[in-house]
This record gives sequence, C-alpha cells and structure tokens, in this order.
Amino acid sequence: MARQSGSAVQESKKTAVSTAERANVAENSLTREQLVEFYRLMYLSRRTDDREIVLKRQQKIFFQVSCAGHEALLVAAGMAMKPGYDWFFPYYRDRAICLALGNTVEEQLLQAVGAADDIASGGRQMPSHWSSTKLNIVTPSSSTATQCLHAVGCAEAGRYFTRRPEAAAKHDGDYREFKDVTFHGDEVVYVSIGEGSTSQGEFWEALNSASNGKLPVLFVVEDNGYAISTPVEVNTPGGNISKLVANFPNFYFAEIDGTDPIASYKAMTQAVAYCRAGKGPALVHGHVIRPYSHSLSDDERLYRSAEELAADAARDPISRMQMWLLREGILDADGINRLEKQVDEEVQRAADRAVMATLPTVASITKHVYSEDLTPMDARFATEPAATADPTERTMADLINCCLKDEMRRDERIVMFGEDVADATRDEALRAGKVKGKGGVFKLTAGLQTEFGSERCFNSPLAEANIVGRAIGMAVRGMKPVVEIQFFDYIWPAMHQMRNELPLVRWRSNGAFSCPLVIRVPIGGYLTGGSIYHSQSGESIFTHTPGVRIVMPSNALDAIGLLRTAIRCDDPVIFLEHKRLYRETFGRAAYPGPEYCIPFGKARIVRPGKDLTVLTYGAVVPRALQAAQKLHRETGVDVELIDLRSLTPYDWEAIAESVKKTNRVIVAHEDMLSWGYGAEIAARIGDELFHELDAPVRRVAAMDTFVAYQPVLEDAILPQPEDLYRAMKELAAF
Ligand SMILES: Cc1ncc(C[n+]2csc(CCOP(=O)(O)OP(=O)(O)O)c2C)c(N)n1
Repeated sequence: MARQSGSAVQESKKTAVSTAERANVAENSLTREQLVEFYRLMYLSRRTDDREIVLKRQQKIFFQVSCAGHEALLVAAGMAMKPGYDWFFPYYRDRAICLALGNTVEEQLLQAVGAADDIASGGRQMPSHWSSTKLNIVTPSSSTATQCLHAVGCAEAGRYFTRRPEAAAKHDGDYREFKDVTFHGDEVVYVSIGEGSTSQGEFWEALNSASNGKLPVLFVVEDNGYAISTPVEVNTPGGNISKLVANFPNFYFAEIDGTDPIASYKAMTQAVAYCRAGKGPALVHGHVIRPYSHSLSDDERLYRSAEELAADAARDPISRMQMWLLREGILDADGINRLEKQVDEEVQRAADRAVMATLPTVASITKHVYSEDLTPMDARFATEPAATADPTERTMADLINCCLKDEMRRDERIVMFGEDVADATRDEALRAGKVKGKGGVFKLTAGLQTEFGSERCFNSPLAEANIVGRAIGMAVRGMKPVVEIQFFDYIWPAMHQMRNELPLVRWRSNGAFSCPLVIRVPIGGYLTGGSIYHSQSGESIFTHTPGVRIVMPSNALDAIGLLRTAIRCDDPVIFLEHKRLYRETFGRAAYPGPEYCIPFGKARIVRPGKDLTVLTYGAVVPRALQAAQKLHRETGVDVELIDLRSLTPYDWEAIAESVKKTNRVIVAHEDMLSWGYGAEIAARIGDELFHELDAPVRRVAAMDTFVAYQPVLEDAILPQPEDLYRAMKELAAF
C-alpha cells in the first residue's frame, strides 16, 4: 500500500536514523516511505478540508463537514486495506481514508462544487458523501448508521459468491445482464460511524448479524466525544462504547487513541487480518478529536469551553505526527516543508480546476431514478400463460410460492429471508422428516429452505431494518434478495431504509450503484378481527417515494406474473400481497408455467363497460366487481372495472382511454381516503381529462381512522361492496 510522495520521500531517505529508531519503525511495520506517505495523506486531508472551508466562505460550495482530527485513524485504516478489493461504507468524516484508498482531491472538490463530473454523485450529494465504483466505496446517504447494515449484507454477498461462484455468472434476459459481480473470497468490509450514531438501532442490528454470521466486517467507531453539540455520555451510557459492545461473540476488539498513527495502524492491521482470516468481525474504537465545529453550519463555542477546545488541540494528530517524524529523524524540517508545499500546490491545482468545472444539466435530473438498462415495463415481460397439463385452479398463496421456487431454481443469486420464513432454522428434525417446517406465518415460503438449503432461505432476527438494510448491501454486490416483511403493519422499523436508502442508491450515485431487490409484504384488512396492527394499508406512503416500483395484485395469475417480473427486473420492488386474497376462491388460476411474466404499468380490464369507470386494485377489486354486477342486474348501468395491478408505474393510457369512453370515474381503494392513492389519480384526471368528464371524479375509500377490532366497526371503517354500489349508482345518475 505504500504510496510514493516524490521528493519528500527522497528527502526522508537522506535523513540519518539510529538503530533504535529503525527498530521502532520496523516494529510498527511501516517503512520510512510509508510513514512519510502516512503523514502526507493526513496533511492532504486537512488541507483539503481547509480549502473547502475557504470555498464555502466564498460561496463557491454550499456545505462543509470536515475530517479534521480523525486523520490518523482513517489513514491507518486505508493503509491496512485494499482499495477495489475490499469494500467500503465510510461516513461523512472519512475524507482521509478515501484519499488513502486513491480518491483524488480533485474528485472530492468536484463533489463540493456539485460538478457534472463528480464521480460520486454527479452533483446530487453534498460534499463528503464518498463513492467510487473503482475503489469499491459504496454510495452513502446522510443518515447516521444505516450504512452498518449495508456493510453486513455486502459481507454476506462476498461469502455467498465465494461459496457459489457459479451464481456470479452473467445471464441475459434479466437484471444479471447489468449487474456484474466481483469477489475474492477474503475481502473485508469497512464501515465507520461516529460515537453518537452508535445510539441508532441499526448499529446494534448490524453488530448482531455480523457477530452471528462471523462476517468479515470491520466496524470503526470514530469517537470525537460529540454528536453535533451532544456529548458522548448522552449517547453512550458510561461514556464508552467499547465497554457496551464487549460481550458480542466472535469479535476482535481494539480501543485506541485514534490520534496516534502508529497505534491506529497496529489496531487496524490486526483487525483487518482477523477479518480476512475469516475469524469474524472486528470493532476498532478510536478516540479522536474534533478541532473544527461539527460542520460549517455549527459553532462549537456555543457549547464547548475554551479549556476543552485547548485540550483537544493539544492532541491534534497532524502536529503530533509531524513532531514524531521529526523526533524519529524520519523527516527534517526541510522535508516537512517540502512535503507540505507539494500538498498545498496539489490542493490549489485541484481547487482551481473544480471551481471551473461544468455543472450538471437540468435535463439530467430524472436520469437514474430507475434503471436505464431494463425497465419492468419492457416487452420481454409480456408473455402468455403456458399450456398446462394440470388445470387445477390454485390460490394466490400457492402461485406465489410456485414463483419463488421457479425463480430460485433459475437464478442462484436469489436468497429469501425474513421473520419465520425458513422451514426450520434448527434443521435436524426437518432433514430427518420429523417436522414439516413452517415456511412463513402465511406459509408463502414453505419448502424453500428444504429445497434450496439454509444459505438461500433463512430466518432473520426480529428486526425489519435488519432485513431491508442487509438486502440492500447484498443487492449492491449483485445478489437478488427477495425478502419478506411479515406484516405491512410492522414495516415501519424498516422505513428509514425504505425511504432514505433503497430508492436512492441508484439516483444519488448517478447510476454507479444500484440495489434491485424485492420486498414482499402481506398487507390489508377485511380479516374480521384483524384490528389496528394486522389490517393496515398505506401503499401511498411508498408510491410517494420515487425510485421504487409498487405492485399490488388482486388475483393468483397476476400475482405470479408480476412477482416474476419483480424478481427479474433491475429496480427495487415493493410487492404488496393482500392477506385476504391469499386463499380466496376469487381469482384462482392454473399454474401458468415458469416463464410467465406480466409487465408493470399495464392495467387489467376486469369487466368492460360503457357507462362508468371504476379504478381500483387489491382486495377492492372483487368487492367492486360484486357491486358492478349487482348494479348491472338491477339498473342496467354498465361499469368498466379496471384493476391497476401496479401502482408505480400505473397505466395512464388505460385510465385515459376508459374515462374518454365512459366520462364518469370512481377511484376506489382500501386505504383511508385523505392523502390516499386515489387523490393523485383523481387530481390527474381533473387536470388532463377535465373536458372528458360528465361528472366530478368520486373516491371511495376507508374512513380517515385506524381499523378497529370489533367487526361492526371494521365493516364500517373499510369500504364495502354496498359503499361501492352506492357511489356507482349516484355517479351514474349525476
Ligand atoms: C438518522 C439521522 N439523524 C440525525 C441526523 C443529523 N445529524 C447529522 S450528523 C449528527 C451527529 C453525528 O454524531 P456522531 O455520530 O458522533 O458523528 P460525528 O459527526 O461526531 O463524527 C446528526 C445528529 C442524521 N444525519 N441522521
């Protein structure tokens, strides 16, 4: 990892050293050249921060957060690891490790100005949001701690591909065409976090899985004593994170003075060696300082005394290492000056270029919201059901299970995990045929572990962010996780991952990284007694997020066809499965074969009609059909019933065509009325089809409340066939 720094290194070679000093250097296992390079990188990082601060004051950049005080710990980590071989999930303080890995100052400053050529994000992310496909630095968000779970998933993917190298093969016709896989078998995954952010549950969820899986993840806690203005004792009981994590099994732990380059390097090399040898994860807790405020938006003098700041300054790693190099005779004053001058010139040149850089075009904004390579609307996903020897009508639950099996047979990159999805984690009894296996609370994953093994279908801890966060890390590496959230009602702990991470990986990295995966979620009510926490809808919360596809089938054939497309496509998909429809008589179908797909964004006309359009999806489809049939029988009003099937994207052409024909439209859904999915559709119809309408757009939906347990209340809260019937009748008569 030694990087030469030109004349500064030559200068150092000229300096005389005693035998004792040589021994000291050797003991630290860094050559003299490496020690000089170590200092150069630290100084380069600090000077880049200083330059950004100037640029911010000149209003040439718009945000600044520095690495100052963390440089020794981070250069040590960078020197102990292999760029483009190991994987990296750094946070915003990590300028120095990124420079040590090979990021250039110009690359970093291009992000600060928001340039089109910013390799990390194309001008989309704030400065210090490092990302590089060449170096395996994975695009981060600004959210604290979410990255810990991605690192765990990334390490799991490395292990998975090492054990099943054939799974890494390219494959035409699905996402694999665009998702290259690299692995080495002994790569280590670096993830860093501030001590304040260790309060987040996702940090602990990551330790849990890294420990259980003995995964090669190096956690680095950069403890500068503050989270903005909040001191360590508020976040960490007892004030020391090392004491709290000490009992996690399988870990290598080190607590060090992270302003000491030699101690830092020693700890990092030992931790990396431990991980690389496959012994388990490591956690290095470095005590560092924060000589500048949290960011340029903060003034630490408001909450830190002058004495405290002076005590920090006395531990500054830059001056400390400079003194050490001088004392050890590795560099003399001239050598230091020369090195610093070179660095200053390098930073100056980079800044001069960055401020002149071309800015991104406004036309680029919508690029990479979704895959530019393969859309789930693609014609390849439009197939017909295969002729079948077995015409047995199967339930939605059955056909979803069939689809999972088909796809797992076809694509070895697929893994399935979630709460209780395995047949039996302790599988002796299963293998001996003594137990049948569970396979999910709704049995949708039954038999997957038995057929595909415990590495491909397994139980997660009871932690929804853990499920989604790990899946994201795996998908970034090219795996295809098809995970389950047990009930929609409990999706909320994963919300942080689902809002700030999953939909954004592609867009925020300007297309450099992506995480196509599927989250299957049983959703909805009409259960008679399902109550508040087993009846929730809420799809509009997710359709309000760009970057993910939202699908909600109403029958068995659509479920199998849409799920297959969800798995094969190149975008993240939230696949909403209505629990009430799992085993319904309505909408059963024969198995349509292992290639049957339905493209997203294509509605299905459930019942053609000429007088009135009803747009709906999910469990309201059979209810609306019942109402439409009754209305036709009784009054002759002919309702056109359209099942949207996919909610993002949705089939505007089908909607417009139908409204132009009937001139009257109802949007119906099970979720509550206000700010629901129907509001958007109704608004767009009002906007674009106003002249086609003979009546106002009506909505039928749940009351603006929660779903109660007592069936009398539940029935009143959720839209029933009678409510739909009444609305249809009124609108037809308008
Ligand atoms: C989930 C989340 N909550 C709040 C914030 C706002 N925020 C940004 S940095 C920060 C403090 C982080 O402190 P620490 O983890 O100790 O890291 P440090 O900045 O000190 O290196 C906060 C509260 C955020 N980015 N993400």
